[in-house]
Amino acid sequence: MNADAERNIETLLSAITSGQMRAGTKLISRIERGEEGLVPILRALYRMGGHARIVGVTGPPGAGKSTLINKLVGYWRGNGLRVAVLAVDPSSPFTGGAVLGDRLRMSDHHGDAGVFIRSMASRGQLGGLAKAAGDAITVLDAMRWDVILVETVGVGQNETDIMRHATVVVLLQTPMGGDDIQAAKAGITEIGDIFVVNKSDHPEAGRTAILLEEMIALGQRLHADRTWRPPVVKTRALDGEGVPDLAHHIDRCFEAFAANSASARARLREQTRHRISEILQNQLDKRLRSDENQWLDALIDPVIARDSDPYAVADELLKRITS
Ligand SMILES: Nc1nc2c(ncn2[C@@H]2O[C@H](COP(=O)(O)OP(=O)(O)OP(=O)(O)O)[C@@H](O)[C@H]2O)c(=O)[nH]1
Ligand SMILES: [Mg+2]
Repeated sequence: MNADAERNIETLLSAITSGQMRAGTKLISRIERGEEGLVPILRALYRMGGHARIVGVTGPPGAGKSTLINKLVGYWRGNGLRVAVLAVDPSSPFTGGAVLGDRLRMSDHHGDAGVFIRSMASRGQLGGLAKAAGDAITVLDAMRWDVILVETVGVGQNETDIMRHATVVVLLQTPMGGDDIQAAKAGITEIGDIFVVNKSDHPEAGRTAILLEEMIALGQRLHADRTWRPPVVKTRALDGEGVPDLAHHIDRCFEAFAANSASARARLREQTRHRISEILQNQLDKRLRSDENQWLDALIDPVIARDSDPYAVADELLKRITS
C-alpha cells in the first residue's frame, strides 16, 4: 500500500471512530456499491468494535417494526443513549417505496445528532439481510453507537439470518388466529429472544400472546439447557404503549446473556464462524463472477452434455481459485 492510500485510510478511520455521520454514511454507501479496496478499512474497524448493543427486530411485513423502532429510539434517546438504525430494506414485492416509508416512520428523529438511520437494499434476497449488512454493522459498531437496531423482514427461514448479527433478537407478531400461528410458526421459538405482539389495540392480541406463551413453554421443555426464557410483550407502536416494558426486557436480556458467559460465548463463536464463512462465500462469489473467470463458461457445456458433472466442476473451481 502506498503512503497516500495509508493516509486516506487513517483519515477515514479517525472520522469513523469519532462518530462522524457523513463519514459513516459515505462508507456504508461504498460498501453497498460493492466497491473494491475496502477490506483494509473494514479490518481495522472490526478490531475497534465489539462495544455496541446489537438488537435485531424482525417479523412479517407490515407488523409494525419501523413504527416500533421509532418509538424505541425515542425511549433510549430519553435515557441519553446514541442509537443507530439499520433497516435492511423490506423487499419491494411486499411494500413498494419502503425506503421512503421507513424514513417517514422514523422521521421523529430527523436532525438529531444522536440518531443514525440508514436503509439498505436487500438486493433480491427475499427477506434476508443484505449481503452488505454485516459490513455496515462493523462500521456502525466502530462509530460507537450505544445501540444498533437492525430491522429485517422475517420470511420463513431467512428470519434466522438476523440471529447471526444481533445479540438480542426481538420477534414481532401481530394478532392472529390460533391456527395461523400454529401453522406459520413451528420453530418460531428458535428465533426470538423476546416476542412482541404489536398492534395490541386489536381484539385478538391477548389470545395471540397466550398462544405464544404456550409455544415458548414447549420450546423451553425441549431445550432444558436454556437459561433465558423469552418474554412476550404487548405493544401498540402507534402510540408507544408497551415500549418502556419492551426496553426493560431488552436490558434484562443483555444482562442475562452477560451473566451466563458460557452460553454467550458459544453464541458469539457461532456468529463469528458464520461471519467468516459469509465473507468467504462473498469472496468466492466475486471471483467466480469476475471477467478473468470466463474459463468457467468452458466448463459448463460438458456438464449439460453429461460428459462432466457440477460436482467435479465445483471441485475444479475451488482448486483453481484457491491455488
Ligand atoms: N393499529 C395499529 N397499527 C399499527 C401499529 N403499529 C404499526 N401500525 C401500522 O402498521 C403499518 C405498518 O407499519 P410499519 O412500521 O411500516 O411496519 P413494518 O413491519 O416496518 O413494515 P415493513 O418494513 O414494510 O415490513 C403502518 O400503517 C403502521 O401505522 C399498532 O400498534 N396498531
Ligand atoms: Mg419497516
